[in-house]
Amino acid sequence: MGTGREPLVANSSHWGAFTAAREGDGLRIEPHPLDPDPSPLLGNFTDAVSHPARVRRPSIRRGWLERGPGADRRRGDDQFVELDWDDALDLLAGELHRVRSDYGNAAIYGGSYGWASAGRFHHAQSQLHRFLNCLGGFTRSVNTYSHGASVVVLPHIVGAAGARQVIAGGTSWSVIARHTELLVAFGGLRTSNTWMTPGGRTQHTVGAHLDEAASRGMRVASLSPLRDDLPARLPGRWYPITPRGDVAVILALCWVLVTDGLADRAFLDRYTVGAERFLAYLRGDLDGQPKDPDWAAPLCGLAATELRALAHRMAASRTFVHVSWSLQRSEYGEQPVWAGIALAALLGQIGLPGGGFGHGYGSMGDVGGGSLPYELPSLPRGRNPVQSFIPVARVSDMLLAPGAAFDYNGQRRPYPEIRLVYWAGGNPFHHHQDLRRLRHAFARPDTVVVHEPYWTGTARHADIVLPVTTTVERDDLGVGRGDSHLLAMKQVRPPVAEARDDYQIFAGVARRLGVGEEFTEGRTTPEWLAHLYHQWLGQLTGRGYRVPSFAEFWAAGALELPDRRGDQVLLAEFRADPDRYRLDTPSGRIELFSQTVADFGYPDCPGHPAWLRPTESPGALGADQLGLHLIANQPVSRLHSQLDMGAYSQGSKVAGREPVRMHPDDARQRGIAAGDVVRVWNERGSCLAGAVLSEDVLPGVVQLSTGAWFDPSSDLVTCAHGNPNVLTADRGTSRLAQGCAGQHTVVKVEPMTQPVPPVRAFEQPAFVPAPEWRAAPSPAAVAGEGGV
Ligand SMILES: Nc1nc2c(c(=O)[nH]1)N[C@H]1C(S)=C(S)[C@@H](COP(=O)(O)OP(=O)(O)OC[C@H]3O[C@@H](n4cnc5c(=O)[nH]c(N)nc54)[C@H](O)[C@@H]3O)O[C@H]1N2
Ligand SMILES: Nc1nc2c(c(=O)[nH]1)N[C@H]1C(S)=C(S)[C@@H](COP(=O)(O)OP(=O)(O)OC[C@H]3O[C@@H](n4cnc5c(=O)[nH]c(N)nc54)[C@H](O)[C@@H]3O)O[C@H]1N2
Ligand SMILES: [Mo]
Repeated sequence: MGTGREPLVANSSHWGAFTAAREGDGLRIEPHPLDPDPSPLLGNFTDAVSHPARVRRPSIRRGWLERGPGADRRRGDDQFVELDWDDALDLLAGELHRVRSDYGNAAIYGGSYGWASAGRFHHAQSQLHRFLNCLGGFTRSVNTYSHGASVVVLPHIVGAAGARQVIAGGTSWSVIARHTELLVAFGGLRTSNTWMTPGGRTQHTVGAHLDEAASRGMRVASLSPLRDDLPARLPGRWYPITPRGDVAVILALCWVLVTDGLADRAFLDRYTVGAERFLAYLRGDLDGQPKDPDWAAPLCGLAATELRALAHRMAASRTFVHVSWSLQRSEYGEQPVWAGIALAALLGQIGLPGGGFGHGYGSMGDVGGGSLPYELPSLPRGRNPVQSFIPVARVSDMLLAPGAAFDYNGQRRPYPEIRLVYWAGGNPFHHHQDLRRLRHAFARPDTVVVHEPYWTGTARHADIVLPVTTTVERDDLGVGRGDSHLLAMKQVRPPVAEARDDYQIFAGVARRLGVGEEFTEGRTTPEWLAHLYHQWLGQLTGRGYRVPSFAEFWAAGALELPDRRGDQVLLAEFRADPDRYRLDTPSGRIELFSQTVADFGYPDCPGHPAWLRPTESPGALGADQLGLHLIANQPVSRLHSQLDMGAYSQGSKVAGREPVRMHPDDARQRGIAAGDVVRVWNERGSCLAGAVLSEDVLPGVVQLSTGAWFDPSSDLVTCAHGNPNVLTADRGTSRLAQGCAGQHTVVKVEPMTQPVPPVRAFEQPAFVPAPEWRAAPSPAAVAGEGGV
């Protein structure tokens, strides 16, 4: 290490671009000069890269080495043996060969869902999919944990193209800032969520748009169980709504609009189908229950008079109806999305600047943030000839019940029989529901392979763990959706210990399996970066844009992307000319009733938006009335589980645990004081968390954000650290979408009365030295099998 300070070089993350230099064992981090509003999450980088939780060498689970591939309940509870790279890659290639030849490619699950790191080339999931496609394909996953219900139901409502626009944030923030008078935000507009953009963000601009809107006089009605889902910089009002009360509220608002003659009948006639069916449901023609404010009040916790007044204000204003993604990450999550569109249709402002419907504006930084009229550089993934797939959040079901049938969007399909699970760039022991059940599921396959920089819960449940570099240990191209710049992401420090890039690892295995040339196309990493850039440059110059050469771009460090589009209005063309710009729904219009969905015959997703009573309720936990709604939302202090050991995330912990926020009255009733370690539990599991008391939380609700590293090391609780996914139910949103429903569950919270176990999530697993393993009986039998 030099004596002077090393110069800062630019790199990027999903939470924003930054500059960094080595400083001792850690990093000095500064915001990127182009970012006007950098996120505090950059603080997690300083000490995380060289943290002891890094995977240092290729590591193989002892039981797998000794007994060979096969189902094993010890996964997650076994020792590891560190091997040389060559030995590890030989074993992996042999096992891939065995599984393919004995069971076919469909027996490999390459779902590998997850966010990994920013960067277009080292995008871990693309690397894995390209690699597996070179081998003949894999069972894949479809959709995301983010908006799994929306992407399936939206095409039935506004067509596939309309759905893509809704998800990308069809109406721009700039338009909302200039035109919206009343923004009715179901799920609020959580500022910390907008720090994220998949792939990275050079400039955080949501805050500036909010300031502009506020100074012009836009008001926000924030319907959320948490007061601070309404950003302090915005004038507005908090409507403390019971979790999952939204559909009841929306139906009641619709009922008032219709009953008080405020619904835009002309809009319904011209642009929608199925309004009569939906209105009949509102009136209660079939079930005898009008969906009026008096009906909704006990379901949502808001007064009937407030709902009436809100409906009238909405009809009198340029109103933007916003439904956050969180609402659909829940049982029957299709309904709030469909109901929100129905409400916007009754208001008749869809397609007008600042009016209509929006989804995810407080969920992600790129939503409403403009778009680019061309593709961004990306690694080609090749073609996957294997047909079998699952909706992404059905992973445990698939592993536990091969051959069983599942419903999905009108289809009935069998779960494939998986022998090998391959994960690069995600952490299912962070993201999936009911982690105890996931542990049983991960015991089933013959082999689990994980590429990870860190000893995460998922790495600990694998057989073959390969150490990979993080973003600061390599060069890449950085850009997110709708971003302002393409960034040269430059290596800040050499790889920690023996970590290698995912690309390098796949290249090594591909070579062993005879598809090295196919995978690498003969290119080194620097050659790939230049190649991807030049391909992209070709696309742009073909359309008349002027773009510098790769060398010039790399030297300059950043390239402002040409022709960025702001000022879009969702479905403006459709509004202007619905015949010419028909939606690609069966009717060509917005479907308030869908015959297609109705014909599927799913009781959990009928043909129009409907109130469906949640399976779980706090009262059902027992007659003592101590059950609470749990909100498992996104953490303020990090992205999911990433860099949970970093300084900023650690600064948020209470008694070393994930903070659980609750109302002081609820705490008092349970004998809980601020700072106490508490036990949060239900029939699926239990975890420890650190109590934070706040009047920003609706009574009857607790908030335990996701992302604390799973820590099953204590016999007293399922997780000693505070991962809410030991509590959430592993249940699809409905038969339609089978999306993730992890946002909500119900729990009890009580003081921890037994001695509090330590958090061991960030420690290395137990290792057995390789010589000891080699001395064990018939050790290397596996290595030879199916040798290549
Ligand atoms: N209860 C509940 N659960 C939820 C949610 C919720 O609201 N409630 N939200 C869900 C949502 S929306 C999402 S998107 C998921 C997120 O779930 P994930 O995307 O799985 O979570 P991350 O923690 O981002 O996991 C990324 C992993 O990739 C690793 N990684 C980083 N860079 C690289 C790399 O270059 N190569 C490789 N091989 N690995 C790398 C990181 O160390 C990390 O372990 O969680 C879901 N789970
Ligand atoms: N800082 C940070 N930002 C992130 C992420 C992260 O991990 N950290 N993850 C990113 C990812 S991958 C995604 S998909 C998005 C997710 O974006 P969202 O799903 O929108 O985010 P959440 O934080 O889960 O939920 C937003 C708010 O919804 C409210 N809410 C919960 N349940 C209900 C309900 O039933 N009714 C109403 N009205 N409100 C409710 C909660 O109070 C919560 O704060 O966030 C992204 N942004
Ligand atoms: Mo997500």
